[in-house]
Amino acid sequence: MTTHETTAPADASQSSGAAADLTTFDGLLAAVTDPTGREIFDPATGAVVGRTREGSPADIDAAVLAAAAAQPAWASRPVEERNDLLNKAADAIEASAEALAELLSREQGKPLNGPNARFEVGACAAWLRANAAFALEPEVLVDEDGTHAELHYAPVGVVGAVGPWNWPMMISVWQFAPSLKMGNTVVLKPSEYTPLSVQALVAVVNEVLPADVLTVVPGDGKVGAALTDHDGVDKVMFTGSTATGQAIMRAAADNLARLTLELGGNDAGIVLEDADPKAIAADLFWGAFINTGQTCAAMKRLYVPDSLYDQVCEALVEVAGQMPMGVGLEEENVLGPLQNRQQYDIVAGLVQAAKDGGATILLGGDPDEDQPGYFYPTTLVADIDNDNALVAEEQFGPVLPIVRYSDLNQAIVWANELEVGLGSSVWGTDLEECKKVASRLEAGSTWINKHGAVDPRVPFGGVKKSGYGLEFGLEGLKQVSVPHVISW
Ligand code: TXE
Repeated sequence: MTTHETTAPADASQSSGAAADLTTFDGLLAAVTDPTGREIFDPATGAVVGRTREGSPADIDAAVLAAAAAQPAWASRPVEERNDLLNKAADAIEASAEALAELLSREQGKPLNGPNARFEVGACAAWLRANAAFALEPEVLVDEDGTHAELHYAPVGVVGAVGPWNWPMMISVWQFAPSLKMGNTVVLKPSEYTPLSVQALVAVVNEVLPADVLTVVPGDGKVGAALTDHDGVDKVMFTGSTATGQAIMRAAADNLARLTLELGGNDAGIVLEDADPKAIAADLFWGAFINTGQTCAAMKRLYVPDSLYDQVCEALVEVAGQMPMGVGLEEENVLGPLQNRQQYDIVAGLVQAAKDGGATILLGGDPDEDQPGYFYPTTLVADIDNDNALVAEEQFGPVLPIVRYSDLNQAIVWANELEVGLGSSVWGTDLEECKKVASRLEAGSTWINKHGAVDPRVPFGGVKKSGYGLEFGLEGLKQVSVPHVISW
């Protein structure tokens, strides 16, 4: 692995005075760097990326009050004006796309290429445009015998959004684009691991938005709790771990804040007997290894019938062996490091549990501890029991356990028996048979012959301990609104 040069923190003169050029990497970094703030390190190299401002509960208080003051004027604009500003925000993101992708790559670790940093920045613009294009009309509920009732959707008020470190920019847009469209104002609290990326995105979007409509307060979990507990927050959108989601739900009881909780998952994929292993191998691979496995709705365990087991394993090893992993700014790489030490240790520990259980390591499983950065090699694990920790727990890294089954009903029981239910997938050539199996899976989404393929028009959310509330599409707009029934 090669290393790249350290990016020195921008000096104070760059972060004050004339507005920075946010279309350049240096300008963008200067705009979000606090010269006295906390250092952020590149997870691929250990180099300093920049320094982040650290917010406090008092900053949350000020941001929520300002957002509440700005909300009525924002909501009273015609929706066409808000749509127009969402499209202009997408234009601004596109103008700064390379700078945003470079900062995201350095801070999060994900490569520029593959379904990674450039892809994520592109998705931010796409989600804004899609939300601008949706039309959520009032629904006529009753219109007969002199009775009329309509269901309208009004803004909730102030949305407090707390985000994770895996897709920091894209998930922030998933939270704020529908919220802004519906006339809410938004305060974001990004993950403490990726604060610069989200502050940079907000700086770019705020080139076109009015003041206080969208603000970001970086900080740790305590700052997050100050936001989600705040009396002035009417709706909380959270993406992160199940344990934190549960804490947020308890805190929300006091002011009955509405909740959308997108929590962890442990998505199963089931290959059916009529699947073509070579034809599906690349999609299986990316379904599991997108963003180096650090994706909520990535495939985290794969069930394969006896009759295809060896062929699927071989096809996956062949595809996986061709995917370069390394420093994100090197154009050839499509897989990167784990984002942080905590996640690296979880992944390494779970692979060790698989080895201890007698599983076969088909590929990887042998990290180079002397290498800089949190790189864990692409790892495929076969001959593993369904109750092994690597299967039963969310590994959230570049590892896929492949479990053999001889009875489809057993595979479906295994897929459904965990406490979480975010995504799942079925792989085969007979579409009707795939749909039958899909209907038996307990998950918010089941994809056929693909996995994790989110679309701004298609609702997405979890069941069981993966949370509740839908994002995307018209259903997503309804969840950042309050229903208002008007009858006459
Ligand atoms: O999550 P946390 P972490 C999973 C993944 C990972 C695990 C832990 O398995 O190993 O979660 O990741 C803020 N009130 N996912 O530690 O702690 C925190 O500051 C309000 C799945 O990053 O839940 C951060 O901004 N906010 C997931 C955010 O919550 C609080 C993506 C998430 O942190 C808070 C990432 C509190 N009491 C990890 N405590 C997915 N669904 O995609 C913390 N925070």
